[in-house]
Amino acid sequence: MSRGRRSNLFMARAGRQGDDLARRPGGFGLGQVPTRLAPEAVTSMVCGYCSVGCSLDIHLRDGHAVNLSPTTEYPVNLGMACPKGWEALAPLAAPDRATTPLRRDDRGQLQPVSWPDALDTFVARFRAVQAEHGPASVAFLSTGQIPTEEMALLGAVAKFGMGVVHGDGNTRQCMATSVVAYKQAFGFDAPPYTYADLESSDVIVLVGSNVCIAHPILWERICRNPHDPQIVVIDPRATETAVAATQHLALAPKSDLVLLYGLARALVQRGALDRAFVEAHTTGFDAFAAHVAPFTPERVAEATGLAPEALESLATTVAEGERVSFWWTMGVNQSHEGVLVAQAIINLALLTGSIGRPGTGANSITGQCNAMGSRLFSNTTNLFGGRDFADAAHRGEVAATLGIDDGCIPDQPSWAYDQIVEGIATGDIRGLWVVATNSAHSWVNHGDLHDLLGRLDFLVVQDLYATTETAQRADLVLPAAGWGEKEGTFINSERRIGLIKRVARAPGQALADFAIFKLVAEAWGCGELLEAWSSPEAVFEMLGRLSTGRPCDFSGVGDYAMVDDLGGVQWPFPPGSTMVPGEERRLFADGRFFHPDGRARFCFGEPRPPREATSRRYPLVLLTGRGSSAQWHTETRTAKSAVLRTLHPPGPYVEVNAIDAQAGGLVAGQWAVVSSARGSMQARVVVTTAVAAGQVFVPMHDAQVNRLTHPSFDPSSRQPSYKHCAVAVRPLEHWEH
Ligand SMILES: Nc1nc2c(c(=O)[nH]1)N[C@H]1C(S)=C(S)[C@@H](COP(=O)(O)OP(=O)(O)OC[C@H]3O[C@@H](n4cnc5c(=O)[nH]c(N)nc54)[C@H](O)[C@@H]3O)O[C@H]1N2
Ligand SMILES: Nc1nc2c(c(=O)[nH]1)N[C@H]1C(S)=C(S)[C@@H](COP(=O)(O)OP(=O)(O)OC[C@H]3O[C@@H](n4cnc5c(=O)[nH]c(N)nc54)[C@H](O)[C@@H]3O)O[C@H]1N2
Ligand code: SF4
Ligand SMILES: [Mo]
Repeated sequence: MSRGRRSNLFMARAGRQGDDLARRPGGFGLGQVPTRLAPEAVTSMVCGYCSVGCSLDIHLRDGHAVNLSPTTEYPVNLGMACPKGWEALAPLAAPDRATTPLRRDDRGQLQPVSWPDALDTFVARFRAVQAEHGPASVAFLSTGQIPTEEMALLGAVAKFGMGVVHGDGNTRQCMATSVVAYKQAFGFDAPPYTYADLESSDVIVLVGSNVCIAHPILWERICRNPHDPQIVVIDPRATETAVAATQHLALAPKSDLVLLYGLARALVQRGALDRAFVEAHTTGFDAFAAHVAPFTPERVAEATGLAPEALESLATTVAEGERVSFWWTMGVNQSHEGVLVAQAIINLALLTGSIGRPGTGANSITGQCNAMGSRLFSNTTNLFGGRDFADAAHRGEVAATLGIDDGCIPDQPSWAYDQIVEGIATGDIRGLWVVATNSAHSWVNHGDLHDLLGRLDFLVVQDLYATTETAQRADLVLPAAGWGEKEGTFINSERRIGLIKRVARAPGQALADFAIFKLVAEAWGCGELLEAWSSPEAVFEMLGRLSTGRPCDFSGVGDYAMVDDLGGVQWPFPPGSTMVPGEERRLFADGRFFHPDGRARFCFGEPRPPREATSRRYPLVLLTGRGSSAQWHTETRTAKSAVLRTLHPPGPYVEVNAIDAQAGGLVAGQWAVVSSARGSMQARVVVTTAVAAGQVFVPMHDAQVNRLTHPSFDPSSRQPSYKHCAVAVRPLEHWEH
């Protein structure tokens, strides 16, 4: 149908309010009152915070959630949950929930409007932008925190219906590096492991990963390991995880590549290789061995600041391990050369044959509850199912499965997040739709972004709260239902598809994102194109069909009931697959990778210095990251729980080593100013040995921290390097004078 025509369906409903729209018979399966669940019952669903994907038993009264406890039978968390999981219901009842659409009036105030008015404004303003500046001048930024079905629908509405070309997710800030590293090395974005590997390894190497804080239940799984494992933590800071490890390599920030190449060289020299595996299943080993030859222990010691014995001991541990697993998170991904570092880790697993067997693997731990769903099905930089927009055959497959004209599908991938931001600066992007991410807090060097948001012709923010830093900048706020108020699936770090269910009523006129996307489609006039996308479960089944024949094939999973019955399903799960509940599944047991020749590739390159060096003016390196297990990102949700607020120090604070504190006249508990070439923030001084001299740490949870960070990016993944910039820390009184 023509993109310009308004569907009759929408016209017929235009007078109704959100509640009615969602509740109508044959609607989107999103009625406000849970209908599938018995009124007094317990039902289980996965947590909506991190990618561990724990299952929580939700206790219902009169069909509504009143309490929760961790599910004992679920293979992920085995009856455990972290504080965020225990408090997962609290943010839903927050007083600042957005309960109606809000539109900015002539005096610049956000005022409540009806859904039909909001949708009219959405369509009229974005169409006007596109009419003047072309279809690609409207972009979207989405997330790894809404169900796969919703992400896929957004990607379809925007790209197939509205003619949008550019959309990216907050997963760019998080997982883009792992995606590129895996694709190049394995031929597909495929984390190979299952969590049981944490319990069967005898050596666990964690690189740039603070699991105690960021993935607490994975740490619990490590603690259950009966093999008395060696736990190696590679992190510049003495994190909660590092102090509990058996070896901590406190390397200089961003010296990982040299260290890991030095380790590879040491293993090659000792002959600690699995030659049979390398020869049968990989390509490029000889070139890699030649590449790492110059990374001598002396060079490693100089670059990392570690004693030569530390490398020696690490090499011995890895060489002697029978089941060695390598794990990484943001200390690797958020780097100017993150893809090479991730691949250096993958290379270690390949050369020691540590992959495809229990207790092994080159294992990227994801971050958000549905980062994996976003990586495969958000339709942003990849076409559905990890396909390529530029590949005509791929476009044809998707068009045939969806029953749409392949002319609707853009023939180029989206710009990445930083390119969309740059596009605002150049005037190429004039309209922006932000869904479930708080860019004005979380984006790197966001002082610039704040200016740029003001330059947009039209900004729509779709969130649970109208109070986020980004929603406060919006021209139109669309009130969204959250986790617990809608249904869908998430995919966790070990590729396990888990269900979320509707156990609470969304406040006021807030609607599930799925319903909002459907209403937008109808209002835009592309509703018919997406008619088959009738409910989250219908979309789940369609995505299963879209995954057919891909490495992530889950077309053998019939429906939501099957996901529930099996306790989550790990892909791949093609038709005919069977699984007994609790079965663990890992990739590459047969040594076959996803490149056409079936082999994994050694990928490598030259280390480079971080983009911003310290100077006399800014003599310290700023590291940022997670502050506590009770805080989630920009804290729009976790700050709403009175319990969680008691579990971390009140912010903002900056951790400083005693040497730097003394040199700089910084006193514990006093206020200081942390400044970089881009901006400054005030923070209380915490003097600690957890950070080394020359480095400071500020948690990412305070909105000011990204005024400081440096906008440098990995060249192939375009992921921001949040964990390295040059700063000064001065007592507040000195600063003021
Ligand atoms: N409580 C809580 N849990 C979370 C989240 C949250 O906000 N709060 N967020 C979730 C998300 S989306 C993500 S992505 C994950 C993140 O999980 P993690 O990556 O584990 O968390 P971070 O604290 O960002 O960074 C990990 C470590 O990288 C180290 N690091 C910094 N620079 C370097 C370096 O050059 N080399 C090495 N080797 N290490 C370095 C930091 O010191 C830090 O300890 O957590 C998830 N879980
Ligand atoms: N300095 C620094 N900055 C960082 C990082 C770092 O380590 N250091 N880490 C980066 C990483 S790894 C990440 S993942 C990002 C995270 O950055 P963001 O994604 O910006 O952080 P969140 O606070 O999770 O924002 C999610 C938003 O979605 C809303 N929301 C939650 N559920 C729903 C829903 O179902 N529907 C809708 N419509 N909205 C919903 C929440 O209220 C919130 O406003 O931050 C990045 N920024
Ligand atoms: S570890 Fe992650 S998934 Fe598990 S309860 Fe905590 S936040 Fe939720
Ligand atoms: Mo993340």
